[in-house]
Amino acid sequence: MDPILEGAVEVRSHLGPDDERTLADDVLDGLTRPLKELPPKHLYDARGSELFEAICELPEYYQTRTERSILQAHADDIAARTGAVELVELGSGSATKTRVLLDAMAAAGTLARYVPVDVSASTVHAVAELFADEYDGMSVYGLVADFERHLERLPEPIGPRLVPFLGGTIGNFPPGSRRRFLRSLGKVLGPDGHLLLGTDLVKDPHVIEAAYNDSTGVTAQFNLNVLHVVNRELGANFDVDAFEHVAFFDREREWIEMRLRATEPQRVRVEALDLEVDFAAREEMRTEISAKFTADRLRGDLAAAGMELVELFTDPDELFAVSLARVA
Ligand code: SAH
Ligand code: AVI
Repeated sequence: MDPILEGAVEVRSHLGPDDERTLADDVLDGLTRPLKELPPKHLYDARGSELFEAICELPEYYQTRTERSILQAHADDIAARTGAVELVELGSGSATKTRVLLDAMAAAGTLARYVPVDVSASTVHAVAELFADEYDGMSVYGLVADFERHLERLPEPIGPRLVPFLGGTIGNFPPGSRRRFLRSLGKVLGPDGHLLLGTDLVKDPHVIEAAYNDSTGVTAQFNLNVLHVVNRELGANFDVDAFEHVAFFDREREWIEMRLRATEPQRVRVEALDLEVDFAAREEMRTEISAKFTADRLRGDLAAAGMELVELFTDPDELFAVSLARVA
């Protein structure tokens, strides 16, 4: 099917047996380090994606509603300034906020194509079907892919492109790889494209910590879900009940760390790797960092990646920022 045929919907998957390999490599690498670690992308199987959606509705998780309000205030301006005809959304998830942008582009009469990109197959399929139904005449080309490895598999631009990378997901990269990743986006944007980057801002640590330690325990379930993923995909025998959720704001690095703490000493076997790993009592394994930004850090990261900030949009309380940027 021609991916730019009006109203067409197509989803391609670039994740296959190789990607179990990525999980296997990440688990081998991460569980044999002095501070054990698993990369956050493995949190998002179908259940992990549902749990993340539930997080977005939590009163403590101010990020989603604040980012949505910023988009609502500025979407028309963004559509007019970029002249974008297509949205290529990285880590699209359930794409609830994306509607605000698609509506603005539809109203401007430019909307031609939506390209959601996510490792979570269930969300890409759901969003592709839903949006193809909702937006008359817009084609959808979904990609089940790893944005760290598969950017060259994106389709060629069909005109000025807007690349939303929302939700603060850029904060899940450590600083060095964050800048490398932003640089790699330059090629995706092309000469007349724009990046729309959502970032959480540095603020009172208590507010940030509450967002990752919600009172209903949904974030804890989300964090623990990675153990279910490793058990299922790699035949491991993590006792999920013997780990607890930990999240704290590292004031020096200005990022949240999510960890899983072993409540008792234990040995875990990972069948697919023929690996046995010991956890001491109270030993912690890092499962996510989530960096918080200042305007200066944003400008610095973008400049180091060969990009320039066109406009930084924020909310009245300066909780969250949405940056419009382009290749310098
Ligand atoms: N953009 C949405 C979802 C944010 S959650 C929002 O703002 O609410 C982060 C999303 O990025 C998840 O859907 C997850 O599956 C996806 N993701 C994480 N790492 C990824 C990777 N390496 N490649 C592609 N998608 C990834
Ligand atoms: C997607 N990502 C930016 C979320 C965040 O806030 O770092 C994931 C998340 N982790 C715990 N709660 C939400």
